[in-house]
Amino acid sequence: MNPELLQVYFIMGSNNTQRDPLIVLEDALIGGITLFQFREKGKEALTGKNKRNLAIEMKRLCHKYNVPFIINDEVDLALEVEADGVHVGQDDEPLVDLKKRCPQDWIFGVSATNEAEAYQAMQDGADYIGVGPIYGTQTKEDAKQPIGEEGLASIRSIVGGIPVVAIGGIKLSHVFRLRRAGADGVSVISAISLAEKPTETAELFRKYAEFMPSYS
Ligand code: 3NM
Repeated sequence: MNPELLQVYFIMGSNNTQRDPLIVLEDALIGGITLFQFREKGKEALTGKNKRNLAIEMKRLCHKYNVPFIINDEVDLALEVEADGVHVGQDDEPLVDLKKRCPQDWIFGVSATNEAEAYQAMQDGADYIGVGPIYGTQTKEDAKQPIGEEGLASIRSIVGGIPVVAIGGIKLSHVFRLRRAGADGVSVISAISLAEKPTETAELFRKYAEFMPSYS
């Protein structure tokens, strides 16, 4: 995949904002996010038809702005709504298996916290690796211990040129350091979903990302 798609990778579910998630998403799209992931998990997460309808509306919005629409974990939902890819964690269906039942041109992302997981994701054919948590995060209840910028740099040194996106507790002020440590981009939930002005925040993330050439 083009690593520039990872420059500003926004992730959100309906419970990551107090506002209408579709309004927050469109604000972020106007601001210039480069990739979006629908992650409907945790307390008060939508289920069934409500979840599917939100996914369909989010995909429609993403495509209006030419931004790929990825779904977290739920491969069946991703197939049903014809998403552009899936992102899976270490406890989800192995990538080699799920690749057999998904369109070949999808974007496949895998989470990794350490070198071994990242290396395996690369071997399994991931298009990109989500590395984290880099910093402490309030957003994911079962987040592991933060690995820091050193952890990111170490993983980068193992995986060579595969696109890598950093995740976990990331704010605007971290972007340069993370790029220097080997990230092609940053994945954020709260920095944009809880921002007072998501459009302006996303715009700044994009500007900062474009200031430095892509790593991969
Ligand atoms: N995955 P925020 S950390 C969804 O480490 C997610 O794999 C993580 O939210 C991982 O940007 C995380 O608000 C939460 O910290 C990111």
